[in-house]
Amino acid sequence: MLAGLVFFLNACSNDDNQTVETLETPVANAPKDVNDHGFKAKWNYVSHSKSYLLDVSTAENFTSFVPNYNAKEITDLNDAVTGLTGGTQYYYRVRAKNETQISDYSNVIAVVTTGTSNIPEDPTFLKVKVNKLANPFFVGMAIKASQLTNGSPYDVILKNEFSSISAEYEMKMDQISTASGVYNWAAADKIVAYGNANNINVHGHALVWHNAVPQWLKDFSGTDAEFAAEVKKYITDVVTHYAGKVKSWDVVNEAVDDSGAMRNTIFLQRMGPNYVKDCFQWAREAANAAGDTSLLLFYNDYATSANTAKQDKVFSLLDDLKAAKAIDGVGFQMHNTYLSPTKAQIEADLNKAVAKGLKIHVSELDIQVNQFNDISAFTNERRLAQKAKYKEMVQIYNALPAANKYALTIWGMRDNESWIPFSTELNHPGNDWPLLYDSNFAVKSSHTGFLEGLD
Ligand code: 9MR
Repeated sequence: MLAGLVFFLNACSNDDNQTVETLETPVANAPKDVNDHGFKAKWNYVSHSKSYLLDVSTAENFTSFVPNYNAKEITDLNDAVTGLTGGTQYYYRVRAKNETQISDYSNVIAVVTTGTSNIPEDPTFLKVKVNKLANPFFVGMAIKASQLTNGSPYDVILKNEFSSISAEYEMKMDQISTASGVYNWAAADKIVAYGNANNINVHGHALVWHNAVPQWLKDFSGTDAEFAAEVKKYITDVVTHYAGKVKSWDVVNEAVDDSGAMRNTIFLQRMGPNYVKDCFQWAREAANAAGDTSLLLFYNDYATSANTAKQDKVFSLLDDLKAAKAIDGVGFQMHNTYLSPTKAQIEADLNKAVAKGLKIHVSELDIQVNQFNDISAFTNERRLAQKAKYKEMVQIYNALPAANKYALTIWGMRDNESWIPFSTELNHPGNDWPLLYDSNFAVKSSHTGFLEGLD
């Protein structure tokens, strides 16, 4: 009986030795001791493994390796990776090894070293690189009339880097229209003249927007038909004033709300659901009457990529406008964050416009890095994440068919002047760094990301 039991136990252990176990895939963990020149990579123990093979790369898909970190063999559950560059994005992964057996790759851990890389940002001018493409597009910047003084840093950067401008607010109805038929053209004229004099495209933003209704029109006591006549008169006068000088207009801005319904604006209330089409037709008639038969008319809206209800409604509006031959293009504002929308969401959104044969304007691009107000200074992680997101947006835009490209416009020059930091409208209580230049007009990594997106 005892002998039998011993035999049984022996048989079991012999059996164990002969079985070829597949090595489990190790789990890589967050690094420790991140500093300017390295970090400690960590991972979990895998049964039966005798060592681990560590890869470290600056490329997320490991197309290249940090020297000596291409399957570096390690018998411990961590390794101090050294000799790295500061302020740089690295990735690591491990495999478990037992003699000739090697497991699958672990998950990939991303880590950014502290400090600065001291590698200067690419100084190439945006429009210079874009204009060398087989199918270039306008590189746009939102500006204010006060920035356009000859020799100002804005002026120098605009002339070097940008081929299009949009007025950040001075070509809106509440700025131009002071009373029925009374116009203040000063700032808008300055902006348009600047573009025309410097061979910079001028995009008109925006004829009709619920957030820029002048007080006199809000208070207008006439009938609905008289209200519509005021809107028609405004559109006609402004389009006529800038005929031949402004290449394109956002005719209606943000007519759809975030639930996917028509936004309940004064225009919808006073003019009914056909108001969008009416505005486009009035703009077209005015341009044609003024001899400008090539004016491009855009519908412009925000946050359609990640909100399918809104996206569907915008595209049904675009269908109506297209059927009426009233529209040329669509503006996707793209007030994005370093996390959202995803590449796939943006591509799907833009490709719907391609399928409809519309020109595409990425019209107000900025990329927030502090939407949760969880950082008090711009970190390397966010800087590099933002760079990657700018690069991604430019890659997506540049990959569009030539016929659908128009302009990719950045919504402001310096971080500290962006509308985003401390915006109550946006419910953004903290600071942010959403643009291509810092407060000293120095190019950021986001600017290098833009350039890399063109490769
Ligand atoms: O960034 C613009 C800000 O400077 C203006 O005060 C504001 C009101 O005119 O408009 C901001 O730009 C908006 C754009 O015209 C339409 N999409 C949303 C933008 C941010 O609010």
